[in-house]
Amino acid sequence: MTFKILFIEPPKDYWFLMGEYLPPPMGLLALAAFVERDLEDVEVDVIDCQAEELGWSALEKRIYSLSPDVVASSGFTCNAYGCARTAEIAKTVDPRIITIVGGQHFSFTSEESLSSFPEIDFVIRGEGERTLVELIRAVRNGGDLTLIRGLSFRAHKKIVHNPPRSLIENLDSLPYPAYHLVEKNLHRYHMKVMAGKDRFLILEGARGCWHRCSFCTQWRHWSGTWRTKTAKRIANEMVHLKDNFGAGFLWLADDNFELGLRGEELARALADKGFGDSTTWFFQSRMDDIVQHRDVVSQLHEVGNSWQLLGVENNSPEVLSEFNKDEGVEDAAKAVKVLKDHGILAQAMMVIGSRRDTTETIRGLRDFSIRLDADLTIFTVLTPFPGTNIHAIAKERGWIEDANYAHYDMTHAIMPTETLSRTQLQQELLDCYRAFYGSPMSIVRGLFSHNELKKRSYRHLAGKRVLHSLRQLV
Ligand code: B12
Ligand code: SF4
Repeated sequence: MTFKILFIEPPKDYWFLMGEYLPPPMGLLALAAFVERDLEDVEVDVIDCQAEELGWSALEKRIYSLSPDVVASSGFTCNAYGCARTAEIAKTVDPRIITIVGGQHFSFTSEESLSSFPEIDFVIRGEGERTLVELIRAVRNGGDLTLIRGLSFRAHKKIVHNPPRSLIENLDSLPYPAYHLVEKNLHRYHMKVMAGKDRFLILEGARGCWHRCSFCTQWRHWSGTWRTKTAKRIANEMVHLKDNFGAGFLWLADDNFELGLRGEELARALADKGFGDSTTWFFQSRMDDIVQHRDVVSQLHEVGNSWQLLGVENNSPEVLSEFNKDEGVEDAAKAVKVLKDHGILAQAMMVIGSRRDTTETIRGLRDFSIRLDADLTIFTVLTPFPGTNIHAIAKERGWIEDANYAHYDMTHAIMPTETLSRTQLQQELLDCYRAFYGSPMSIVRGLFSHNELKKRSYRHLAGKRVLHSLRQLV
């Protein structure tokens, strides 16, 4: 009999700072493609509750009607309860359904998650593809679970954590994400706030990072290494998403782009394919990289790169060193200028809420942001995601005052600082947005900007809804 694997993107809250958007469930599509390719006699399906507008009871009915053998889902820390609830619903439909979760949050909380959520059968830690395939083979054929690296599970009322799995060496060997499994939803994926009606799809070009920022889960999740697909493969994948799935706006979702290592080659590969006329794309970058490789920035712009997100984080050298950021702010102004000179939307990411933050230091960051004059600035609150160094320190020292993971979205204040309560910090966050987006001058410059992306996103960020949501958090 065919074995049915159902990947579920559970209902989630939207990140209100990003406005209206609907992203495809890229991580699950990567896994689904691998399973389809490497397992025989399996039927693979994906339910995207956001795109299909399914609530919990509708999801239950869908699981019932599809009658899967396995339900697999994924979520960040702020969506962890949604994944657990998905598993719970699957077990309600049929207790024989095998429930599997994975991703950054569950990888770092496997012990805690398996003890708190009896409805979750298996946690797959770290890179998911090969562990998932081995697990499914083992449950079908009665294989020995203790031999599957990267797996955590319950056995004889104990929680067992098998040793970690080594990483896939050649990322080019991965199949293209299984966008064909969400074909009926494709017309719904969008990032209205930036790209209007253009179809918004996501792809990954690399995994991991070799920096070691103390607030970030990424580097540890990928064992401190950085692996990339070749420029040729990334370019082919971008063209594939454009030609076969109608991508108009693409996120190359790597955390660390490494302009110097592959930017030029990627620009050349995309130029050879005439990419960039009808599809634009964006990525996250480091300031030092931009400053050192401004010529590459220009080449990438010519093949459609329209927006870069810069991890500036803070203006204080002490805070940056506490974040182990491994980069100063001296490059910030230069990097913003390089991007703006090319007509690329420069978005600065800032973090408030480090232990030493006071009203004065946050005011200093606000003033710095205004002087820096990036096209957009997103302020977030330092969040102790499980798996980060900050989380380990905060837990040990008792700083974490809010243990509700649903709030770990970088806008809720989870910890106080030495001098500011959580409520005061929340107010400071609101004041950051007011200061950056609220002055008549900045509104006029935003709404009448020559940069179409800036104009659109400014309407959202300077609008009442964002401030209202931030005020509600206070
Ligand atoms: C795209 C993206 C988004 C999209 C979501 C798209 C989607 N539907 O998936 C949007 C824009 C909505 C988003 C929002 C947010 N995001 Co985000 N996002 C990313 C990003 C850049 C790429 C994710 C991705 O597709 N990666 C590629 C896939 C292949 O990797 P993967 O998901 O890790 O999956 C692999 C393994 O982890 C594992 N795995 C994962 N899931 C599962 C499930 C099973 C069953 C199995 C077996 C294995 C498995 O196998 C996969 C293949 O090996 C990541 C950073 C990154 N580069 O990963 C951040 C990241 C996931 N986001 C993060 C955060 C914090 C957020 C926000 C809270 C705030 C913010 N600043 O963006 C909001 C939350 C909004 C919400 N309420 O959901 C953090 C998560 C930290 C954490 N521990 O929670 C990350 C890691 C960024 C970072 N550097 O810190 N994000
Ligand atoms: S924040 Fe960015 S640069 Fe720092 S470790 Fe994470 S992915 Fe790397």
